[in-house]
Amino acid sequence: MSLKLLIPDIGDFENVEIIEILVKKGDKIKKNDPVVTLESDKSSVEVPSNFAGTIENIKVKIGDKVSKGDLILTLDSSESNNEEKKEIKKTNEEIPPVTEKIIQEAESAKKEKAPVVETNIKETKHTRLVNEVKMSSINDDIDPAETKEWLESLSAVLENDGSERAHFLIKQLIDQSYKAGSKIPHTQTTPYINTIPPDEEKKSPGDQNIERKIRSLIRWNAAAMVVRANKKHPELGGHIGTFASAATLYDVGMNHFWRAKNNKFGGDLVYFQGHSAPGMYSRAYLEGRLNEKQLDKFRQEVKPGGLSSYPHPWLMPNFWQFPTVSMGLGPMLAIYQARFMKYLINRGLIKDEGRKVWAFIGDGEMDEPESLGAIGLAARENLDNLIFVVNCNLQRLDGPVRGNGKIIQELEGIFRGTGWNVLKVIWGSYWDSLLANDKTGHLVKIMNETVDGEYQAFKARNGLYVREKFFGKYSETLELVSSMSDTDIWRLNRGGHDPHKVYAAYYKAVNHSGSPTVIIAKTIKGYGMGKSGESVNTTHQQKKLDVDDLLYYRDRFDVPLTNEQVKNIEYFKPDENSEEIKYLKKRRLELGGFIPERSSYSKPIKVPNIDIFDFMKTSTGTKEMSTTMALVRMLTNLLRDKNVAPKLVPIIPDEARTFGMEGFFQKVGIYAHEGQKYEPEDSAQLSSYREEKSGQVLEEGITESGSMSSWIAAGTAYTNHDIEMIPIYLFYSMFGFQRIGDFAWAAGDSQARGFLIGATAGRTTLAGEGLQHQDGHSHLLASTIPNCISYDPTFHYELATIFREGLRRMHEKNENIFYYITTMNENYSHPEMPKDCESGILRGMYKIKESSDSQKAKIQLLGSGTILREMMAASDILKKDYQVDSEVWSVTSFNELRRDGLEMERQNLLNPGEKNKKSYIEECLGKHQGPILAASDYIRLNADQIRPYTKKSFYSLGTDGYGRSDTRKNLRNFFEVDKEHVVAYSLSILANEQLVASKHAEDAIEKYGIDKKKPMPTKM
Ligand SMILES: Cc1ncc(C[n+]2csc(CCOP(=O)(O)OP(=O)(O)O)c2C)c(N)n1
Ligand SMILES: [Mg+2]
Repeated sequence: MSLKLLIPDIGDFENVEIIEILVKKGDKIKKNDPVVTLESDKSSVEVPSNFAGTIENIKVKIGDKVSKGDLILTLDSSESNNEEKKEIKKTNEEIPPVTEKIIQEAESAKKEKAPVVETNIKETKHTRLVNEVKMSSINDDIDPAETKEWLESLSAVLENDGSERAHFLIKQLIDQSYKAGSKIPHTQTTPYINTIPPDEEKKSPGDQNIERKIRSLIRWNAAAMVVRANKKHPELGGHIGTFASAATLYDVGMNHFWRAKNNKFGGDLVYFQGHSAPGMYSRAYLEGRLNEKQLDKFRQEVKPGGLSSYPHPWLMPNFWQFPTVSMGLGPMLAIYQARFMKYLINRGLIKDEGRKVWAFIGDGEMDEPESLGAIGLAARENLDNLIFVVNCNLQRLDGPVRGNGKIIQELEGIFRGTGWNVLKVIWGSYWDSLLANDKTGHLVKIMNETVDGEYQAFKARNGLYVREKFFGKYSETLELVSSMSDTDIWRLNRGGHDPHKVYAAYYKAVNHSGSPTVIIAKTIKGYGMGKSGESVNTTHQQKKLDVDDLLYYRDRFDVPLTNEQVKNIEYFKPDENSEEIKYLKKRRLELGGFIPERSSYSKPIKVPNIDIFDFMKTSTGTKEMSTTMALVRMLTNLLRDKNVAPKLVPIIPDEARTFGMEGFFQKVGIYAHEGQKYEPEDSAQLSSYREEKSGQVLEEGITESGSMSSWIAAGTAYTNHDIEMIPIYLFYSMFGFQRIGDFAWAAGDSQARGFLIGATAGRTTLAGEGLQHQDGHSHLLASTIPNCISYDPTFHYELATIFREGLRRMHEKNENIFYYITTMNENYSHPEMPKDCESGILRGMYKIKESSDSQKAKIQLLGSGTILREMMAASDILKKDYQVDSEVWSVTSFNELRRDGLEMERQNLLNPGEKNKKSYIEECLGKHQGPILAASDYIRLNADQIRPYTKKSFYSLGTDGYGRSDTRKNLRNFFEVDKEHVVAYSLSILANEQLVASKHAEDAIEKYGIDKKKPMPTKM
């Protein structure tokens, strides 16, 4: 049977051009195979076939303009008919799961007739309220008579004593049931006690005695390395207090939970709190991974072998996996890491091995907006592979985190409200019997009433103080501890220092499903540091311990060192055959290896055959397009390459339509872990909003930092998941580095590979959007990141050359760099690729327009981005109207030119006796006469970067000042980067250099109406 394939609904567009025909007569195609590509002035999109069959006749050709309903081709479906029928039958039989659920719910609702409970309560304001409560719980009521009694009692209280009393009673009931182990009903916070009641605690299988010994040694060596480094060089700094508070939290994980990556398992991913780095080195020392010489090089990294202050994969690429020390990055990166792990699983790219992502966060750090900023996503996406551990030592750098409140309760409320599984680990085991004996509830009452400032002060004092100030608040609690000595009271430990409580919480967390877990653990900052640091406000920066402090620390943790050894601040490592070392290694062996450890076994991606980019080397003729559109076309083509396609991770923060990428929705789908539970409003359209479990596009919503975190997760998948991915994150260029600079820095540190695309770039190119949108400096921000390579291409072939090289360098050759490319939204035609310009494009500049050498005066014009086109037009005017010759250079990257210039200059200075080597800029411009005028759509500093290396008269134009909304023409005039200003300034420069008479410049200034009195745009 012959079938007709028509142009489907393409939204608001009509007369759209066919730019590619992807099939030919006789081809056998499957349903959904793309047959033609359409391109509007904004985007390009492939049209898939509705049927399977053999192509009979193609009724369109490239360049045709088509609209909805036009015939594309006919195809014979007879062969595939049977299969299709089978498929149709199958789909008819299969009721979609969502529908099935709706039917089931409807049926069960019919069957279950709600039992009616008679009441004789008078209808009052309170009884209505009670009735509402009753109705909502009626369906699962197992004892309606009992319910009735309770409700009547409540009603009576409301009538007689008022709502406050009723609230009090309800609260008592909730607290009572909570203490008995019931987690319902849902309230924002629960009492200030552990979430897991003692009888529900899973017992640790570990040998607590040995584990304590190991932990003590790790504590000691961590402190020793900081103190030793500072004894040598007091400027080096370091932290003892953070790890001292968190040692147990880490040790329980290391001994029992964190599974390393090996050839059988992908490994859990642990984001360590930055300031606890000494603890990780210290453990690695006991494990035999680091030696004393290395410990002695803590924070001395300039010579090889030093240890980083904090987790920095760039500096310790075989050790650290995640940079975290800039507060707030770790939590957010961990969330998107967990999400990306699910993405890879749902796309079938990695196996689901039940791996977990753990993130350790300081309680002070939780104040960073980033720390809490993405917790909603974690809950929404049911990231049960994610565990946060918030180390609530109640202090940050200057003082208490919440002196007047309770950080644990505050965080509990926030996380519970978002849907996380919250496990509070507040009190250690020594409190268990006290809490069990708290028959009057006064102990929990004090716990609830005491604020963090007090809790902190208690631990800076002694047992007597705690007796008086804490237990002494009520006679009932004083009585509770009457038989305990002050030492006993002092020993009452906090949950985060109790390995039993920590183990129980971790066990619950790893076995929890359906939502992420946060463990909020109460600890003591500077635990064990005694008077010099324990729980005192100045602990954070304590990096020196005097002999008395050290002796105290040794005794506190029973470290087997003599006084002399302590005075020398010696490290302590037991013999390899000691029970401690054997135990520690055995535990890690059973958990698959060491953590942290960074490695990669990913396979490089073969760069596509060159012809995939060939279409971008020919002229577009009269057809105009933006570089953003050219990029999207290129990506669409890349999605046809079998090696590259599955690895592409397009990431967009709600701007796909702005960039003309809506075609991706249908082509590769939007990732949604639940699939699509609704029929999208635009389902009949070609670019309908298609969400899918295996979708490829990460449509992040309006979160640049979230998108960047996804990009980093994808860009480091080669090490964290042993699979090379190609993330491409497109954003408004102004909302890139400016917004998420710290994440971009962390991306460099993490050695993320991939593309950042600053779309709608350029201060005068993104015309109407105004001050906040128009970017005039992202390239300068990009240039501050050493391994970020950035380009500002003008033409489609430049873009293709740069992109292809990026793919090759990063994903085939595995260089640890990333690319920042700006693309623009100005439509213009693109010329054919000139011969032999590829290397110049990549190095940063090439000559795009020769001079005729027929004129006397000559100038070198260097342009970048869309301003290159102003330069090219100015060059024509200069020649025609003023007989001035020029060479025009397309500068694809001032940043790369500067880097080359810097390096060459340094080489020459270091080799004073040798013949100077030329920078690439000199190589290009050295032989050409005339001063240089360089311009871009960015501030002058962008072009000025190359000034020292040109060794010639150099002038620059740029868009310094606040952007504002207007037309491109007016903006370029305002910022003085239009062709008229280029002409006038060129003539002025030549006059300055005494190469033309100044009257020409004066003429031009007058002719173009340039107002000499206008202030600098920076002042307007
Ligand atoms: C973005 C950022 N701002 C400031 C700092 C400086 N800083 C380092 S540690 C710290 C206090 C951390 O307190 P907390 O998160 O409670 O950690 P802990 O108490 O466990 O050391 C601050 C402000 C930083 N590292 N990063
Ligand atoms: Mg803290």
